[in-house]
Amino acid sequence: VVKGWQEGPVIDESTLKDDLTRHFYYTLGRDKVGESQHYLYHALALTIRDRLVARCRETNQQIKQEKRRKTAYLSLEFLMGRALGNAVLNLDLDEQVSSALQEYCTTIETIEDAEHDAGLGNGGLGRLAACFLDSCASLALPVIGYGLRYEYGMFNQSIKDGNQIEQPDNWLREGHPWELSAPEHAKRVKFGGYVQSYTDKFGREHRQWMGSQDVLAVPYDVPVPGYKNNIVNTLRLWKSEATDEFNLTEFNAGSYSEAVAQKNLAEQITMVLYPNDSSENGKELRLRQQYFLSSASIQDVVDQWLSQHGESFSDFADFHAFQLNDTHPSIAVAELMRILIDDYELDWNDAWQITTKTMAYTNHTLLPEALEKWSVSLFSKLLPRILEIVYEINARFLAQVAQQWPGDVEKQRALSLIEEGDEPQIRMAYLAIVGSYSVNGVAALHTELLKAGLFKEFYALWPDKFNNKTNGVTPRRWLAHCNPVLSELIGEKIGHDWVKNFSKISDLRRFYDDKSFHEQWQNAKRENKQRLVDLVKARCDIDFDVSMMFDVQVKRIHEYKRQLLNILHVIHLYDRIRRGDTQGLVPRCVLLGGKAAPGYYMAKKIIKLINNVAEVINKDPQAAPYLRVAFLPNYNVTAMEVICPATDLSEQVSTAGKEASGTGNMKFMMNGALTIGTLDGANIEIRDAVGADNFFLFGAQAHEIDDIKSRYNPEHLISQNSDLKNVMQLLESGHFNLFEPCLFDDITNAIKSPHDPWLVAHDFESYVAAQKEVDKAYADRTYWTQMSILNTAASGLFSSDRTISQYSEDIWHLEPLNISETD
Ligand code: 26W
Repeated sequence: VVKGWQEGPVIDESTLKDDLTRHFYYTLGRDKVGESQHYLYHALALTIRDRLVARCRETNQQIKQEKRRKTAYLSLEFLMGRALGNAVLNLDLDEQVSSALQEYCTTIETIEDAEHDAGLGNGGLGRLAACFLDSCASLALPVIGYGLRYEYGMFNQSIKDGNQIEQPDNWLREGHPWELSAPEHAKRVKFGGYVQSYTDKFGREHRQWMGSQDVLAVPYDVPVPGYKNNIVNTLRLWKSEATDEFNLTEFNAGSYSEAVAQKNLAEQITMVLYPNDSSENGKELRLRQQYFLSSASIQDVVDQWLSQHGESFSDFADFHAFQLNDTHPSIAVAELMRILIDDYELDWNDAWQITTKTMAYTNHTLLPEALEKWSVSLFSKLLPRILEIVYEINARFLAQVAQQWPGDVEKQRALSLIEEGDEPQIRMAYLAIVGSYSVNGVAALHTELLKAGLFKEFYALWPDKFNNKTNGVTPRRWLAHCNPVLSELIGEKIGHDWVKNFSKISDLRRFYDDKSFHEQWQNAKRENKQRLVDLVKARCDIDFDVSMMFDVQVKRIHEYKRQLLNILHVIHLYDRIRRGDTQGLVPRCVLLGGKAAPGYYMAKKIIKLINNVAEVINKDPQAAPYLRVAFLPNYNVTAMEVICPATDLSEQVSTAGKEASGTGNMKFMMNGALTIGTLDGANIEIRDAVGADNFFLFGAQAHEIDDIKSRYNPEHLISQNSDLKNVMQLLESGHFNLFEPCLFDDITNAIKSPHDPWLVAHDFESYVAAQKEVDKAYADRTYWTQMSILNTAASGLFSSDRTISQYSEDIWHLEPLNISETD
């Protein structure tokens, strides 16, 4: 330990102003603020990072010294968004920062805008991982996140002529002040080569992975501060680099170009995040990413174990849990086996005991196209030793299946980790289930559907493995930080303890009938709506109006999420306006946003349709008093921080049984939006919590879907429903594509198809009816305000603190660290 540091952090809290100045003048070498606030942002980030680093060291020391049991959260995605505002909130530095920035004649809000989002995730799954890290640190739980440091995160989306354009997200270009690299802890990850047998001096047979081309995994640590508890956990992101031998061997062979090419191959691994959510495409580079993360992270945990506990693994499982965020890192099951057996000479049964006592798997989707399978031939080329281990796991597992269902060969075929066929495939979800002691879904319905459908045989084999952990979101980012006006008001009424203890939010119910509180609540919403008005004006050049209802659907574009149903309703409202049928119509601003996977044809068509419909409606003066429509480009975490506080109506309209949970639904609810939704995912639990009277329900239920599909006749439904007929006529007459004939044929044909899996035409009628109820309710300001208050008050369940407490209680069995609170 460096002399003078034994006592821990020497950061004097009163010197934030001096530190800022020092970083600005000396670390960065600036003397003028200039036009761009970038350097000031950077200096402030470094100032705050100093305070995080000090606490991070103390947190890690405690974990080590007290030999704490800990969890490694393995995820290919962490959608962190911005870090500055979150750190200022969690370290309680608001006042100090504001006063320091006064010297530079600026505010924290202005400086925050200079930060680029860390967009290392696609959507729900990646943002969930980020909320979980915040909750783990805030609950003082020893959890370390492991992920990849992609050079390019989620692409930037712009809209040209109504179409999505993807541009690379070079988020590291201006530097990333929140990370610290630790090259001394780099790991080697093997790819390629072959497997050889050898016999040791005791006559025992071993398998050895030889001739591999190794890639270096260099860790970059990002601090994760807990809320006012002085805990700072770590998110460790791996960057791929070429090993030194690459250069040596290839240079010696005189093949300079080959050496450089090999180096590129190594560095490609963490170059870019795959922008698909919910359909896997079997790319070799993606498998490389998955193994790279799994191997580096497990080596890291094992190396720390060795240095603290020596070479015996007998109680390794008492000190570790690995949580697999979907199947993406599920190869970790085989990798832990490989390390224990090949590197530390454990026998199979001991290694399997350890593995199946430490691995836990979370499933995030039921969509068949999202279930990962990797071809055996790709595995054998890239990861030959891992393939052998998967085969052995499978052989032993199938013996168990044969015992449970004697003579049932079909069962064995159905449950095998290897799917037979022309191109045999490894079923990664099955590997994850067989190798884990816990398998969980992310909302009550989702978990039930897993047990009754996708994984039913596994459920029959191991009922105790299966459990539900309904998702949640962090109330720090998704209320305290993003909605300061409402947070202040809530604090005045019930105190500020809710930020830490979110079940307290239910105390708001007491103000349900308080007229002056209603007014304050409405004023807060209006102020937040103005912020969104400004954003929509700046990004879309469309005029929203705070006096209108804000109706919002933002999420990845996918057919099952049914942005199409939403836009059909918009067209219906437009049709009513044109017919002069405006009786009872509440003026609305409809906002949609979200990215389409670059290869997802229908999702891109839907974006184009939304934009064309918006253009026609927005330039029609007859519509202007009633209806405005915008598609917000480049929806991301930071945009949501402006959107959810401003929303009146939250659209959660997926086909029942398809949305595993949803988490946007929770962010809107916390901020006082009402939900219009189907009985899907966590919507069901949201409705139960707030009461059926305070939720706008519509649509087919999950258990009815099969029956409806078996006799589905959308053309008949269209002919019977004049609203839908009019909407289809507008679409098919080319009203929204005057100069682009046939543009939306694929969309209208999909709606009319008896095989439409999303049942858009079926749910249209009940959706429109529910929207009418929305109008009625909104027209009564007091009634709506009461429902809004009740939604926030009932959102206590949907804090990720609750979710993480349950993970810890039921799966991880962690003890909270000792904390020194600052509040
Ligand atoms: C292999 C391609 C791929 C990539 C990502 C397949 C599947 C995914 C994710 C599982 C998609 C995802 O983000 N799922 C969402 O997870 C959220 C957090 O649990 C849920 O709230 C959403 O309902 C679910 O769609």
